[in-house]
Amino acid sequence: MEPTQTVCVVGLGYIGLPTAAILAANGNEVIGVDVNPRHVDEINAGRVPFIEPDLESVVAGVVAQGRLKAQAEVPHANSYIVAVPTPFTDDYDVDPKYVQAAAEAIAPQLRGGELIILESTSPPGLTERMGEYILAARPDLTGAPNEHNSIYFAHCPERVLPGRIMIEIVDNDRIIGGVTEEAAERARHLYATFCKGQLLVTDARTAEMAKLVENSYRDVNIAFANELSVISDRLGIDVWKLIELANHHPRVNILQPGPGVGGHCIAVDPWFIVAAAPEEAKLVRLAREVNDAKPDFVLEKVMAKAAKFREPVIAALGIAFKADIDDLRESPSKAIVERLSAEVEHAKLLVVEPNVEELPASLADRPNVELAEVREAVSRADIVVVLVDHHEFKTLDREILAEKIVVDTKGLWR
Ligand code: SAJ
Repeated sequence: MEPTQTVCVVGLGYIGLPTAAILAANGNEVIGVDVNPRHVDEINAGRVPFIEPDLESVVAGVVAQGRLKAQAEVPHANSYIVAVPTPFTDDYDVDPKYVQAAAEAIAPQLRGGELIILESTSPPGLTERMGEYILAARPDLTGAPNEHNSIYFAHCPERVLPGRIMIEIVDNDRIIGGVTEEAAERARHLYATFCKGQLLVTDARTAEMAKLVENSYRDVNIAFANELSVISDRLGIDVWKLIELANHHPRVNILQPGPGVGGHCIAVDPWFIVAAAPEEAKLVRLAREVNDAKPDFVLEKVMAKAAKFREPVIAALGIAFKADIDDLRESPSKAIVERLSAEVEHAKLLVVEPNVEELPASLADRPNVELAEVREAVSRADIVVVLVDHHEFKTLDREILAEKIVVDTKGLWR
């Protein structure tokens, strides 16, 4: 099969690498660019520098076939996909520095006629801004369609669920938002090379907002579950049973409470809506506040139990932001463990995280914290705190819990 397009993917992280791999597996010639030389080397050796089911076999295959290669410099390509972080500033607006850096690295390579897609989560207007960065660096090019020196800008937000990326990247419907109709059409053509879901064409701003709204919808619903868990605690009701019963109603589907909301998406994206419409986004803001307050509630619970011991040993099960992944970004579980280690200095903290080989820097140098295996940690502990529902914890032999004080934020051992 002849390559249909040369595609350059800028940013080979949790989204960029699967996107590069799946494009390459579907007939495109792909060059991935990353600032981290270790990632570049790993990928060129056919390996994946993070955990994601089924990704490594695809990467190994396309690298071996010569369809994907990684490098530090941005090359010329027919299409570019920008998948870099979009963090927020102290006042919750987007910090566009990585998008700007990507745009400035792409600009010198352009010849006219290229398509540039922003996949990173963006507040309304960031795709247009990316276009402005590029055209400011290259005033010889124009964003107007169908001229020989046109550049086409689009926003195609990713919607894949970490842990299921290789399935969802192909099967999910995809929103294609063009800054112009021509840009949308070109982007649709590119995504059609691998996406089996519907390709839903709209303008760039609506596409940007759709992504934020999807994650905010989830945040609001998780906030409801978290609030119910706090109310139930006050009333002496088992929240898991409560939700299970309520969900028997044909039009009720309450989500699950937990230690808070983590990851780089649901815990972040709603703030972009708040920043864009601060007066109007009341519920969106409140949901964020409710979910962000949940770790404090868990911390207080554990501290109250720990106060009964002179030198408590606490097993903290999980610091990833959700089950069966190694991603610690915005993890409420990690934040709880960090605060416990600082605030209960007389406690010994045995941290169990089967998906990492060493503790993150924020915990590694704490004298009262050590990384432990699950059975060992639980048998040594006075207090067991379940923070993530990793499969290793679900199947734990209940007998070793018999004498333990358990704080179970995920309803794992009911
Ligand atoms: N969580 C709960 N209770 C629940 C469900 C989730 O507390 O009932 C927590 C999780 O433990 C985790 C957080 O919410 O801390 C987010 O987990 P998640 O699995 O719901 O979502 P993410 O952040 O891994 O991925 C989300 C997805 N968005 C939606 O489901 C609307 C994914 O499709 C997006 O592509 C991704 O954000 C993204 O990149 O934006």
